[in-house]
Amino acid sequence: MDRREFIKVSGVTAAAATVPSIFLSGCSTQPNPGEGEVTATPTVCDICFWKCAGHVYVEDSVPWKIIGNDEDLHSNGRLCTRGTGGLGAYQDKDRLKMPLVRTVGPNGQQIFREASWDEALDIIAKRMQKIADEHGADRVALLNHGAGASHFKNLLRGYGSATFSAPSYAQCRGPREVAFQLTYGEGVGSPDRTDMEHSRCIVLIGSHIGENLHNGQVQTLTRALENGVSLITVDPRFSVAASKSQHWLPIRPGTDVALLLAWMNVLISEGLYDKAYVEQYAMGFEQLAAHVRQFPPEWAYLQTGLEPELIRETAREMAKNAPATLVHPGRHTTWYGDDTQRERAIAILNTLLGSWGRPGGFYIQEKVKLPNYPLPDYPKPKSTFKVAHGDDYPFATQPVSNAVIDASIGDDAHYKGWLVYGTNLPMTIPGVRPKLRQAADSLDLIVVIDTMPAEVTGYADVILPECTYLERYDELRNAAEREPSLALRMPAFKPRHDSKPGWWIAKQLGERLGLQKYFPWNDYSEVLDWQLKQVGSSLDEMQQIGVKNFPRKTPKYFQAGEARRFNTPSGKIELYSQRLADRGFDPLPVYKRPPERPDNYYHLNYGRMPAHTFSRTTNNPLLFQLAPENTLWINSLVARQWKLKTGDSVRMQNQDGIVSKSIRVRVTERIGPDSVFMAHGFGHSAKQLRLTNGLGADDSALMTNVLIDPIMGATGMRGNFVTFVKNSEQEHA
Ligand SMILES: Nc1nc2c(c(=O)[nH]1)N[C@H]1C(S)=C(S)[C@@H](COP(=O)(O)OP(=O)(O)OC[C@H]3O[C@@H](n4cnc5c(=O)[nH]c(N)nc54)[C@H](O)[C@@H]3O)O[C@H]1N2
Ligand SMILES: Nc1nc2c(c(=O)[nH]1)N[C@H]1C(S)=C(S)[C@@H](COP(=O)(O)OP(=O)(O)OC[C@H]3O[C@@H](n4cnc5c(=O)[nH]c(N)nc54)[C@H](O)[C@@H]3O)O[C@H]1N2
Ligand code: SF4
Ligand SMILES: [Mo]
Repeated sequence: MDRREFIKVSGVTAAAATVPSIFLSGCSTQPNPGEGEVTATPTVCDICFWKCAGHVYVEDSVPWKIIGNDEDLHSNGRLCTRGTGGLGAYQDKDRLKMPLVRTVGPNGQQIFREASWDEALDIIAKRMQKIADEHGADRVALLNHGAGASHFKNLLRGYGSATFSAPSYAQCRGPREVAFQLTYGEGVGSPDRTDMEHSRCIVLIGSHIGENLHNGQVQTLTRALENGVSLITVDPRFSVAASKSQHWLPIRPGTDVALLLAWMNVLISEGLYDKAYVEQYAMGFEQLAAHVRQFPPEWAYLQTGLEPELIRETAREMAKNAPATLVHPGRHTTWYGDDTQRERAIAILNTLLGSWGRPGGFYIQEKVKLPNYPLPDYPKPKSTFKVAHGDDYPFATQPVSNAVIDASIGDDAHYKGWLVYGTNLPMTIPGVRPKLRQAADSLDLIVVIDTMPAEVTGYADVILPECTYLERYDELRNAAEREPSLALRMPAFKPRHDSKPGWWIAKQLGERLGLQKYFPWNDYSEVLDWQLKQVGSSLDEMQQIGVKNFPRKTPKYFQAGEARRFNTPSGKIELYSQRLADRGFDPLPVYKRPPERPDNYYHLNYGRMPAHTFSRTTNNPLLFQLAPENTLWINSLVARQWKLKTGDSVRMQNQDGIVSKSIRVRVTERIGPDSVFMAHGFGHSAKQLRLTNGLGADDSALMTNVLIDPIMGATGMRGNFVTFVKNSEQEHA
């Protein structure tokens, strides 16, 4: 894109044409600007998937800073640490620079060689055509994460496939979405429709907001705390959220369903639930009441280790503040393989509190009715993703990535080709490494579209370097939220090296496959302009403002006493699920004991750290400075037993004998003596990631016991245990 299209600060602020540098200083990641001309270009952050809108400030072509857009509800004008460090993604010296093609080197070993775009795209198109001719176009799957994948979905739909699998489903919020759909007829969505800013009581079950830095959510929780919200945190670890709580419930790992059943028992037996709400909107209350009668707090105490009085007291606290009580549904919900049922229990508990559709509970989302750019109809794929699932996972609404991978192994495998966009499979899907190697042997084509030489690129036949989000247009952000809004991502810089935007790559492949009719434009900006004009805006306008908020057309909450039909078979909130019963699953949540911890082993607990997003930012030079490696949290009793101290380096060995990379110890009381804790995303093995390679350990390498949710296929990651292998002198002593 031509830099002349950049928006001057004057355009953004409607002030003078050039802004004296002094007014723009502060929170810069670069030296403060001199006297040059400063431009501000709208963007939508892609460092995580909260999608905050901001502006990229550039002085005379030199990147300066990214800050939030004040008009944006996702960020309220403030980006998180990671978003502020987004310039590091652009500046990273280790970025992919040109297309790479797998070939055989002089000594017979496989190597990647550099290729021109024309050559790389020709190779891919030829092999995709061959797969379509010999097997059918439905045999190519897209494994993807992130907004830029939309261009490749368009390509594959035109080609004749509809298997698009994202780790945000079976490795993240799939169980939650399925459980809420079963209960309320709709999911929680993203951004999560939690109305925390109006809550009087918030219950966090695992959700470690504060370390989990989803921006708008951290801000609304902070406002709730300022307003004196009663915060109850259930977490075996003393998380940041736990430290802000009235009640911290250090639950025995994996026993949350027992606690949830006991809470329901108290609400019902003490008559504290919202009778009018349940009467009007829900079905199955009698069955629920009979079911939870068996599970008083005294029973739950034996499972969870939480005192019965604490369970009663917190249940009463929730009831006292209802319906402005939010039992947060969490987000990364793939824990113990009974995840849909745990999330069902959370959904049902919220019904008893009357919080769904009520202020302080869950609001009703609304998005902009934005027409799609007119394209010819897509062909009907010969098969759907259900092929990958066989008879399993009847309630999966999206393809389960691990099942797609299984269905790509062997000569008679269904899938013959993969496009992998923006997902680092070896570190993302637990226990997947051996399967990836097998799939790589079976598949006729693996294309990886990435910005970095991440681990996943090692499996590719062809690697295509995408430019970063700061160098491209993508589809408009149109998230269902409190207020409908649109936000624009556009290039703030020309793509570095020989990298290209996703839309360009997809269009080039489309043209080579005779699918140009699905790309009837020269530049993706034409699509955006057309769409924006349908809703009374334009690309011009959005380049000035970045975010446009639209008025709501429907109420944000249920109206008092209002009749409602839910999108479930009964038209009611389904406390009792006949649909689950019909498929042989428990119609009401049932507690299952988590796997037993072997002697001298510890639960492998993991989560987020504020400075990083998964494995995608650990090599980002700006964020690297903040947190170069992860540490292993160990309780002081355990440390004493193993003669470990803070700063020591250890390796872990899991229940299946897998040994981790070295990681430094952090001795702390914030984790109990039955567990260890580490942040996900470190322990890279890709040598080309020169900053991060060799630092910290990777939790996913230790996750060989994968607890699959039979309802929808999610990969529970928390059934793994580790013991210590000490490094250095200690080991030899
Ligand atoms: N900084 C940063 N923020 C992020 C992300 C990131 O990469 N970096 N990623 C984003 C994404 S995609 C997601 S899905 C979210 C994930 O964020 P969350 O949904 O908050 O993640 P969880 O895995 O549910 O929560 C981890 C917490 O669960 C606790 N825990 C472990 N075992 C148990 C248990 O048995 N019971 C209970 N009650 N708690 C337990 C852990 O101690 C830890 O505090 O974070 C988002 N925010
Ligand atoms: N062990 C373990 N596994 C987990 C989790 C965990 O906590 N522990 N968390 C789970 C959760 S909640 C989620 S949501 C998933 C996340 O799973 P992923 O999204 O796969 O996570 P990342 O490891 O960040 O991999 C992102 C990849 O996208 C590339 N990338 C970054 N920006 C761009 C871009 O602009 N264009 C393209 N084409 N590529 C880009 C990065 O270089 C990297 O290779 O992981 C899940 N898996
Ligand atoms: S929460 Fe942070 S990393 Fe995620 S989109 Fe917003 S600013 Fe970017
Ligand atoms: Mo996630």
